[in-house]
Amino acid sequence: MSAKTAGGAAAAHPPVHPQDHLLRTDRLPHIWCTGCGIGIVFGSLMSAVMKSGLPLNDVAVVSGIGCTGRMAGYIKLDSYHTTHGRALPFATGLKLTRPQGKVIVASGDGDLFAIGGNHFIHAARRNLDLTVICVNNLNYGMTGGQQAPSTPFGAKTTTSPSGSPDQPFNFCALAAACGATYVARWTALHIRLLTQTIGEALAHRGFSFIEILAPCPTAFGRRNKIRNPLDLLRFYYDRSVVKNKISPDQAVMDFQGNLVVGKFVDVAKPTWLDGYRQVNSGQVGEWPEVAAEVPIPEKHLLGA
Ligand SMILES: Cc1ncc(C[n+]2csc(CCOP(=O)(O)OP(=O)(O)O)c2C)c(N)n1
Ligand code: SF4
Ligand SMILES: [Mg+2]
Repeated sequence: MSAKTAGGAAAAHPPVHPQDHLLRTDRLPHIWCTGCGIGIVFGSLMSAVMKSGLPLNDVAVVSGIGCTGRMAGYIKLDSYHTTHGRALPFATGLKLTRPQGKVIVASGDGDLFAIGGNHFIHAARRNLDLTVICVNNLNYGMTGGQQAPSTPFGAKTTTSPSGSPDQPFNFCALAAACGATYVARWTALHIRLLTQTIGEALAHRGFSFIEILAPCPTAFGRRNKIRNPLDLLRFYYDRSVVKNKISPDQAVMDFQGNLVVGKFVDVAKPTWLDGYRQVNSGQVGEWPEVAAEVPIPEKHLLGA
């Protein structure tokens, strides 16, 4: 069907969006609700990939299961929509098989930090050369809004109808403590900074982690008295305070007060592949020689 111009005449070609070549348009319409923040993050990711100048054949996107995980299904790159919580082990295998490629993991707070939490801490500890983009919508959106490790204290979810009694993780502090070498947090309204940050993370050698606070009006907002999607977006944005370079454990998210955002960590350290190459080239030196019989100090003996 031919598109019409504003004046009503048929145009020769339908208008093409500049990001269309990165979209699997045959999968549209997408599943995301009106006002959901995931689409904004998705657009930002596509912009950053386009601006990065990376050869598109060398870029892969891996996700787990969840509303956020659908990004891998919509992006027209090598993309893998894996099982729940297993995006990082899958991405690890992909990276080690094709070290020259850029591997991006895009997934939700539940996928990366609940069922996938153990994989996250070890991927960060190894400083694997991966870029991890986490859409934090404070709950399990896809399955109807259960409490997640990100759910703020007192927030209502289907599994905490009176309010969550748990203290949530600070994902940025966790990532940095485990060994991530690039760590940042923005809200879905900090679009330019987010796109710039994703670009930096793609250029970074090592484990880069970006958390994006994004609204889930359907499952989270309406249970917490912010039904209007724009109000929820505005709530996050208005409360955010940019504090670049502070220690991530000081980057607190206080939903009654301020939400600290910014770029917190950007350091250079050997990646897992650097270490692998080092041990396999015999450059690590020998272990110190140990005497055949080392007496155990008395204080370490049971019953001492
Ligand atoms: C092994 C397994 N357990 C549970 C589920 C059900 N499940 C699907 S998505 C999801 C949570 C998704 O939450 P999150 O990662 O925060 O993504 P969101 O939908 O909020 O973007 C769960 C529990 C599943 N698909 N597989
Ligand atoms: S349920 Fe929430 S996270 Fe999922 S698409 Fe709807 S608004 Fe977005
Ligand atoms: Mg979620």
